[in-house]
Amino acid sequence: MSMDEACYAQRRKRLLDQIEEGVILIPAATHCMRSNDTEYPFRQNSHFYYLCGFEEDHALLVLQRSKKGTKQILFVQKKDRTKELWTGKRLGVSAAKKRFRVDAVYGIDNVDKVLSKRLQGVAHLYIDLYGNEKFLQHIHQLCATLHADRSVKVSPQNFLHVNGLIEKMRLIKSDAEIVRIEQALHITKEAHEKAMHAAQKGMMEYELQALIEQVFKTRGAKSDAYTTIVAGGNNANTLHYIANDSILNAGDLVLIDAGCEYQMYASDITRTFPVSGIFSPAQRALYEMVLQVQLEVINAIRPGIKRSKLQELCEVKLCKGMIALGILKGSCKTVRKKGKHKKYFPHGVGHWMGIDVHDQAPYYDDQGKELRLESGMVLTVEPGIYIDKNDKNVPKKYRGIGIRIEDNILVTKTGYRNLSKDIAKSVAEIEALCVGVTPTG
Ligand SMILES: [Mn+2]
Repeated sequence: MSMDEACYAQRRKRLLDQIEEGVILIPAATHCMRSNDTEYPFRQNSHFYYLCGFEEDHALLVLQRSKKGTKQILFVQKKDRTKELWTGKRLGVSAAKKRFRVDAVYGIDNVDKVLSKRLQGVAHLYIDLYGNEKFLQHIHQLCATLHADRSVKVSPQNFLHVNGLIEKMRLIKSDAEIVRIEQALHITKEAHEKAMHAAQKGMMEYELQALIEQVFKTRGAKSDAYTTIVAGGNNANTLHYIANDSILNAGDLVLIDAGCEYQMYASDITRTFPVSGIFSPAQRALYEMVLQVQLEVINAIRPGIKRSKLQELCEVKLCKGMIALGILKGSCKTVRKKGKHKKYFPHGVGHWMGIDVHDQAPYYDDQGKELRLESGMVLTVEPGIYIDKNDKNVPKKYRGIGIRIEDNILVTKTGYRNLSKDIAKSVAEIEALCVGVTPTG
């Protein structure tokens, strides 16, 4: 199954099936200014993309359910030769009518006129209440005008947050979505392994970043899925280090957290490897410990298990590992009770991933009950250990080491599939890839 028009139409129908009556509004993303009159690269709104696969800006999807049935309307930019000369080709209204399986397509410049009519008689409006403030305000204004009009008997008074309905759908990936994630991972694998191979002392972190992003772009990924982290030595202890402007020192590890976005689907991979190509005994001991924990957590993944169970398993195993290595003292039970391990592992075991690198679905249902993993969900598993260079409570040999190992896991009917299992991860695989010395002559 591919992601064709029938697939998007099916998603819209499934969304409409979740509401009894009302209008759903899903706008395309808007441009963000970078400086004066130049913009950041445009990235489509994830929900909008999920529901129609359309990549243009200035568009709006309107889905309605009433007693009379359902109606799907798409607003797009009209063809405009002058504007297209500056900003690129547009699909236009008539081509959009042919492409999208909706009931009607209008030019976005008619949106207020059409919506003002369409929203008469509609009490419930489903909209993103917490994002795109400008759009929300605009719709508020439009509804206020309808409300003030005494000839309009019913107008929207009940604003409901629509995102949860779509997030729930997005949580379970189709086979076609998994293929996209695998394609993203295929590129991401090449990027990570190229960086491993190229890294050597004296290089700057941003040089590895450039190599990684060069692979992304030359392999057809338009963008990274998030800002690449290349953190040499102690920099790895800053969880979201993105300065990437330090020199790589011999004997240090380098942590790279990077993943491309391929056709709107993310990948999210972290690998940690030695700049000089060979782990020191202390680095290796820590690395093997984190890797063992990661493998055990991944192995626990199956339908029915809760994310909090994976978090607990991860923390217990890391605690035991840290005690065994002399990083923490006392029993695992007391360490966990006092939360002492959180100093060295302060983040979560992983997160949902899909069109967004952090897919937005909550970990709880509407009643506040924690979700259980289901076949089709994709999550990351990313245990780590972060020991600051000035931490006097830890044996000296471990100070200044930060390690994270992250893979992307699909929950299957019987267990899991590690979608990123081919990316070098064991000490032997990494050391085989890393050259680590400056070639001479
Ligand atoms: Mn992640």
